[in-house]
Amino acid sequence: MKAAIIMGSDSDFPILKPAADLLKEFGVEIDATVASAHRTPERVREYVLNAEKDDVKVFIVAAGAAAHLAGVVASYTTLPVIGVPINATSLNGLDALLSTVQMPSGVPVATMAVNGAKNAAMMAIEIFAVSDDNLKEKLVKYREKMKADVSKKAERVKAQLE
Ligand code: RP5
Repeated sequence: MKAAIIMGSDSDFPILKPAADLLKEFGVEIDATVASAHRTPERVREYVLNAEKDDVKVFIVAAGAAAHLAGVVASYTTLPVIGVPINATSLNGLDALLSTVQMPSGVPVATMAVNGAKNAAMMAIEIFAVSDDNLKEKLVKYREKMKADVSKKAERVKAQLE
């Protein structure tokens, strides 16, 4: 079981790197590539069709500007597609957000926040965890750690006001 990460350009990579790291931390196998819906549509098609044969179960797809990449990937597969709109232009990601989220009925892209790559990884992990108890246990522990971290933050804030 693999998660495939597709980005429109290598300039998107710094945003995607933490997502790749998080997937690895959870022990999820990944494959990553660069392919553009507009510059290399054939490469996108080929990658998606081969990925399905290569044990990919979820796609994380990131692009900026007129971000049609996630939608195009979704058009070639019935596997879940998680979209990450990237802030890459003077419109601060709003262009990519709308291009990614406004899919026609019947071909969904589960769209994250602008630059929300880490949540894309979390969503992929949650999808895998539906049929993987070990992963589910790791997710529960991750949430518990987040909870403990919030308590520590609250204590730190309180201490600064004393
Ligand atoms: C999009 O255009 C890419 O996903 C990237 O966010 C943006 C800029 O790409 P480059 O010009 O840096 O290759 O297609």
